[in-house]
This record gives sequence, structure tokens and C-alpha cells, in this order.
Amino acid sequence: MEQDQGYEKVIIVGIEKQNEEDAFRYSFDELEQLVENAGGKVVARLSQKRERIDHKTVIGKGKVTELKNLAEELGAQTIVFNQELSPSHVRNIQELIDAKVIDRIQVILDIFALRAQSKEGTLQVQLAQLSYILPRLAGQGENMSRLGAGIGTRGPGETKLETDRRHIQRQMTEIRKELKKIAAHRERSREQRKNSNVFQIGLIGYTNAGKSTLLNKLTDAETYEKDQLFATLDPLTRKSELPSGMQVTLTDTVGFIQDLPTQLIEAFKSTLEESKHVDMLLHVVDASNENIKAHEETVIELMEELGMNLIPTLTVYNKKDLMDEPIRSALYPNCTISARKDADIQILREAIEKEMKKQMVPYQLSIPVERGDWLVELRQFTLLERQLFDEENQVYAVEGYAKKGSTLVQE
Ligand SMILES: Nc1nc2c(ncn2[C@@H]2O[C@H](COP(=O)(O)OP(=O)(O)OP(=O)(O)O)[C@@H](O)[C@H]2O)c(=O)[nH]1
Ligand SMILES: [Mg+2]
Repeated sequence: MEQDQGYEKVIIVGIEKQNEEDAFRYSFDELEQLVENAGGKVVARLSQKRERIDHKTVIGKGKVTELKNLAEELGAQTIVFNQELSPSHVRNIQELIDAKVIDRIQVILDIFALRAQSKEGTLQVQLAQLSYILPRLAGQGENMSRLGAGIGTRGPGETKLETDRRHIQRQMTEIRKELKKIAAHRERSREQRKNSNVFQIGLIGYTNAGKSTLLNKLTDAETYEKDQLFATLDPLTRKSELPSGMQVTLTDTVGFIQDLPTQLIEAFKSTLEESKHVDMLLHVVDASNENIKAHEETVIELMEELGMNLIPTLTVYNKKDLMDEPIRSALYPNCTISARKDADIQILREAIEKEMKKQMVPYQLSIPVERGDWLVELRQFTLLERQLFDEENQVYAVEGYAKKGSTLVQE
């Protein structure tokens, strides 16, 4: 029944508050995109203007009847609400309509479940799903076990979502333990990188902004880039070379979205925090998106929440090729590029170098001629700007900028 004609027919439902028409439309469009990314097809959108949700059925009783008729008429098996639903909401609505009733959070969790690849990603998604389900199993309602199949019911990989309360608690404890082990391992390799003299850059931004595309262009990595929401769940670090020849590392990570479910933030904390320890951030923004301002705000809020707001940040306005008017919102410092244009990638490399310089310390050194190895390292891991051979003293006089605390410039 769920997979009629290959896709699940969905009606999305939302509450529109006064003076929030634009925000509502964006959020509703995004919900439609989310549903489609989860493999569903939105066959109708139903919204109701009201200031407070109906405590029983979210939308008013008359609207529920309209929804019921619409669902029957269109053969929609699934109703997705834009707001978070309590177990009693679901129960009350399902008493009136014979359909699966889920919320925005479940759709996002479902997409994460579909995308999860690595062991860590899989465990993180499972944890987020279980922490969504657990409080909803309390009381008399066992709605989660009545979900059936399709969107909102899928676990990562082949696993089926657990719905037994005691089992869930046990499983969550196990998963937390395993995630701790993985995080500790990552912490160790991060420490190693931190102690090194390598300048580290993190990519952050709204989902689908072009982070992975840029990582691929700036490095020789082949990260999964795709026109889908949450294409990347696993952090990935790769080397990249700047115009001066200096090597830096770039780390790609999971994208942000409005109302990122708290369950996901909790579960993905260690992944999201991968970028917390970098020397600089590239905040990638899809400059062609109509909702650019809300995207930027979402990212900045999450940065604050994750303690990343004090890291020097270069904003990269991407997808210039799709822009039909100049950027309406501007964070500084910034540069505007298209990841699809090679000349722009060069502009970006130069902009990165310029921003890095502001965080670095200038140095002047005399390198004895027999210390060619030192010179090589300086060229590789610092911004070496000038190099002169002093014949008389048989030394190289070099000047440049090094990462703060770099051991390479301490004589
Ligand atoms: N037209 C155009 N498309 C771009 C540009 N940069 C990236 N894209 C496309 O935008 C889509 C999303 O790119 P990704 O690199 O996967 O985005 P992401 O930020 O990594 O997304 P998540 O991993 O989901 O957070 C892909 O289809 C890219 O090909 C650009 O400059 N111009
Ligand atoms: Mg990506």
C-alpha cells in the first residue's frame, strides 16, 4: 500500500502564524524537499492560519475533516506535519484519519537513516531515532509500533526501528558506549594533527550549499557530492595546496538545516564538533538560494551552540552561476564564487590565503645552507613569501607567515 506506483504519496500540513508568511512558505517548501529526499511525493499541501495549535489535533477539527477527504481523494497514505507532534496528537489525528501521521523531525531522521554509511554515522542516527521514539512510547500510546512501513520507520542499513521500550533503553546505552570509543579514537588522531604544524580549515554550512563540491575541487578527494539534502554524514579530512605551495588540511562535515532536531545535534555532536578545533572555518553559503538569510542565521546559531563562533571565518558565497541578482545578505570577510568554475577556485585559494595570513605570525629566519630539509618544511607548512641566498654568510634569508605556535619557526 505504501509504495503505490513506486513512491509514497504524502500530504504536508502546517500552521501559518500571523506576520510569519515568508518564513512559513520557506519552511513549508523545505519540508516538501525533505519529503522528496526521503523518497516520498508531495501530492498536496494543506496549511491553516492560526496563532496557537489545537491542543488535540494541531489543526482545527474542520481542517482535519478537510485533510481526511483530501487524503482519500488523492490516495495519500502519509501525512507529514511541519511541527513536532506529541503522541497524543498522533493518536487523536489517527482516530479520525486512516493514514500514517508523522512530523518533520521524523522525515529528517529518516533521510539521515537512508544516508548513513560509516559505523559511527549509523550509530549516531540510531541513537537520534531511539531518543525520538523513547519518550513517545510512554503512557498508553504505542503509536510508534503502529507506523507500518516507509518514511519515518526506517533505520540505517537493514535494521528495523526498535519499538520495545526496555530494549530501546538497553540499546541506547550500548550505542553511547560505542560512540564514546569511536570519539576517543578520533580525539587522539585530532591531537596528533593539532600538535603538528599544519594549518587546519573546516568546511561548514547549510545542507546542499556545496561544501563537498568545494572539498573535491580544493583537494584531490572524491567526496560524495550530490543534489540531495544531507549527502554527507561522515567527516572527512584531506590535504590541499594553496597558491604559495603551502599545505593545509580541509575537513568536510554534515550540513545544517533549520530546526535541526535536537536528537540529531546530540547524537552527531562529536561529528559536528570536528570543526571546532580548526584554525579557520569556511562557511559555505548557497548564494542562489532565495532563503539565504535564514540559512546564514541557522548556521551562525548552530556555530554558537557548538562553541565555534570565535573561530576566524571566511564566508564563501557559492553558486554564483545560478544567482540572478547580487547577494542580499553579506557576512564579512567573504568571497563570491562558483565551485563549477576553475578560475573561481583559484580566486578562492587566494582569498583563503589572505584570510589565513591574518591569523598567522610573521617570521624572518636565516637558514644555514646545509639545512635544506628545514627550508622544504617551511615551504610546505608555512606561507613562505621571500627567499634570498646570502652568498657571504652561506645562509638563506627567508620571510613568511607561520601558524601560531608552529615549531618550524622557533630557532
Ligand atoms: N550550479 C552550481 N551547482 C553547484 C555549485 N556548487 C555545488 N553545486 C551543486 O550543488 C549540489 C550540492 O553540493 P554538495 O557539495 O553535495 O553540497 P554539500 O554542502 O556538501 O551538502 P550536504 O553534504 O548535503 O550538506 C550538488 O548537486 C552540486 O553539484 C555551483 O557553484 N554551481
Ligand atoms: Mg556534503
